[in-house]
Amino acid sequence: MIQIKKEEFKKNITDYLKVLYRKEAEEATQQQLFQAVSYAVKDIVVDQWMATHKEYEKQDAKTVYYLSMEFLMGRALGNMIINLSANKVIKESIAELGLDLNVIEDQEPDPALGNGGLGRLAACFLDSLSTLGYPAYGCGIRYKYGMFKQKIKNGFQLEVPDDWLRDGYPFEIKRSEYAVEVKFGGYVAIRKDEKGKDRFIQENYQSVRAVPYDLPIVGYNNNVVNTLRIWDAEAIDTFNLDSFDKGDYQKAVEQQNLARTICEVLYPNDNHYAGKELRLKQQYFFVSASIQRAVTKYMENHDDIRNLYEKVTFQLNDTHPTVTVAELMRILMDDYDLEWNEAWDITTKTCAYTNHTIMSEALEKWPLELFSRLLPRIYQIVEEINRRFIIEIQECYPGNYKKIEKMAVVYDGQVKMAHLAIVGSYSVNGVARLHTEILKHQELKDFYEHFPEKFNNKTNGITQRRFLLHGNPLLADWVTQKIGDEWITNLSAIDELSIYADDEKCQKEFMNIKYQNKLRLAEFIKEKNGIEVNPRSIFDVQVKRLHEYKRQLLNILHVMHLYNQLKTNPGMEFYPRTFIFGAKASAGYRRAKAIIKLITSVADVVNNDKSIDDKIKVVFIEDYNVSKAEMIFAASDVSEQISTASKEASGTGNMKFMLNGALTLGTLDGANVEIVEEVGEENAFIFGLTSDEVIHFEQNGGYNPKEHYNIDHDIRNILTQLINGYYSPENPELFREIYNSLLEQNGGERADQYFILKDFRSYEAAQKRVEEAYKDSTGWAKSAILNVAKSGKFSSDRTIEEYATEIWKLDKVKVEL
Ligand code: DL6
Repeated sequence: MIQIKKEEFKKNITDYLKVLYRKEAEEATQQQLFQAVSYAVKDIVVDQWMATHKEYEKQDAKTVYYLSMEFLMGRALGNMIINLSANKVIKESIAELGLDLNVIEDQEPDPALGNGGLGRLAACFLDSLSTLGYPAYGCGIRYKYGMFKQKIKNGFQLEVPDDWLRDGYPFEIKRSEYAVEVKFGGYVAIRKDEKGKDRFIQENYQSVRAVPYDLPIVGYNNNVVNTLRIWDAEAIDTFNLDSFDKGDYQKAVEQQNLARTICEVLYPNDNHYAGKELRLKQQYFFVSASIQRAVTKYMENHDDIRNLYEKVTFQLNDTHPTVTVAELMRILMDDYDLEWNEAWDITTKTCAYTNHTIMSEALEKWPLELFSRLLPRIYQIVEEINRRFIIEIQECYPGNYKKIEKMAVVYDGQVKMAHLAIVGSYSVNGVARLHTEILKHQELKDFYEHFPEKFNNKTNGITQRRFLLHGNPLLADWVTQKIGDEWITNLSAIDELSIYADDEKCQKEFMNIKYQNKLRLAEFIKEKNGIEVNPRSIFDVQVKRLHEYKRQLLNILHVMHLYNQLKTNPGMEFYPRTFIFGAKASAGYRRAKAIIKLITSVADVVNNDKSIDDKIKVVFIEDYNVSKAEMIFAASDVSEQISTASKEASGTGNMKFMLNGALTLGTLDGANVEIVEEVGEENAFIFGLTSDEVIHFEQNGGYNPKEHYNIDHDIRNILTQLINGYYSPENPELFREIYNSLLEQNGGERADQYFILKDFRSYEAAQKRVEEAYKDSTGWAKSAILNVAKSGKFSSDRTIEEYATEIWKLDKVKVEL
């Protein structure tokens, strides 16, 4: 464990204040203090970082490159301090300077280089890779603007740019020495080299300089520091003299523009493919830069490129980095002179692919026109991969043209990225058992039949160090006091808590901690929303991206129904409930934005209706992000995981709630299935159609929601309230689109395609069970403790252990200082 000397550390902080800002601690702003403290912490980390890389080199360790368009890191300072096990000494040092660590931590921008689950998973994986001592690089993009900040104005979402780099990000280090060129456009000429061999040369292209910035990823208490490498684009030469000389001024300016735009902004789409040219540029940009650098690094210490796969593995986080397959082929053939078969053999032993969704609208398919124009050499290689693969299919299934239609990489004028990823990888994994089964037997059935050995499951996980140790210090201390601290690095040890689930004293202690956390959240809500919530009410929480399949609409329709019941029957027995939502909608996702407006409108009516005696409160937390998430999970009683079964590949919020002792109210979807398996169905509230039933309906043209509308008075009542101005008197038509989506077919879209009305009554019944269960405070405390105790499986340490041993074949490295 690293020893931090207080006096030295304090001096470092004051020195940084002087060097960076010419200030003493008393005159510095909180932001300047944050910067100075961060630099002082980085000083400690850098020694470990250098030692780690020396050790990797010494051992010639195999490395995983986790290629991802998104890393939703959240704040780094607090997490680093925790992982350095230096919380106490750093807090004290800071206090001795008259400062408050919490206030300083709050100054950090929340680096949000991701949308939701996929990007946050990548961040958890990096934490686990370092903690377990596996050599790894995260490779991504240094977006100038990350996920937008959400403002709620008059109940509507507004998007505000997230200028996270405005004050400078203290933890990054620019590594200009590793810059590489990335080429776009032009054409491919075949030229003879000096030995008379044909060479494929990209000519008349535009290019940018990809410059890496490295961020340290500190392992827990083990001296290991891996690297998150994010690439920025710069113009190749500020003004390309060569172009000037030839009078090609236009091209020089275009190159500059290209460099300016590539890393400008993260596409704010979750589970949705928008098909934008700039997005493909971003993909190729960071993939080419990462692969070029990885291959060069490998060749610095090895002399035979053909053994690359023994030391390097590229994990493709969804299809977004799938051009990796073709880029590696290009480098092996064009730069290292390998023949196709040899290059293909190496590529398919080096690349592995994770599928994160079956939502058809998320599947990436690039039009050939765009793909070939932007990436002409890569396109040639993809065409050849496709040509050879089709021959292979024809040999296997002679005369079966359906197979080609379903499996080709290039078909109908499109490059199908998932097919390219599967064909070019040695491993294809889903992210929860149910999801992997659906991939194998439904979505990717033909591929599974053809390459059964490639398919495997890796159920997602989360890091307990951020989501319990950092996010919920009261509970973390309690757990440690009961069972010791092994859980911090081995979450399965938390099962030892089970013996306390029936202990009355422990139940009280546990519920008191939950209450303290609810108080903290209630204060936050009071400050930000101006809403007074009762910390003794049930905190029923749905926080995640806004997407129709996640069914925030089902939740709010049910709130509307409860409110109607209370209005008609004020004396009815009702346990007070606070419904908390937090969700960002993609900027262009109209219906999702309408659902946010519906939630805020219902909140306005319900919260201000004195006649219901504060029995229901509805809160929409603005700008839901990783830091807020940590506080919210800690304070939740009920975890709403209510996606239409089969649609949520895994979910990871569900695991974070469980770890913090919230009970799942959910469908049998994604990892909910495994959560319930671990904790027992009696400690969760399960409802709704199963995935088999949903898939069956879908394969048979859906169902008729009008049946429910016609026969169910309550459903008809709430739907009518959507269009009679009950919640939007200023504009009764405001929610017409939502209403229509539930009842009317629209083009290719089925009425109520996410089965909201079909599941409504079953959801209502589950909600009633929640209320009954909560009234029995002993029973609830027992279930909540058991949820914590049974969360061991859902550590990202377990997930990474499985990836490392079963897919990547990595060895652990120990770092001594
Ligand atoms: O695997 C991480 C995460 C899952 O937990 C979610 O269930 C899933 O929806 C999400 N998938 C995506 C798909 N990507 N795109 N675009 O974000 O992955």
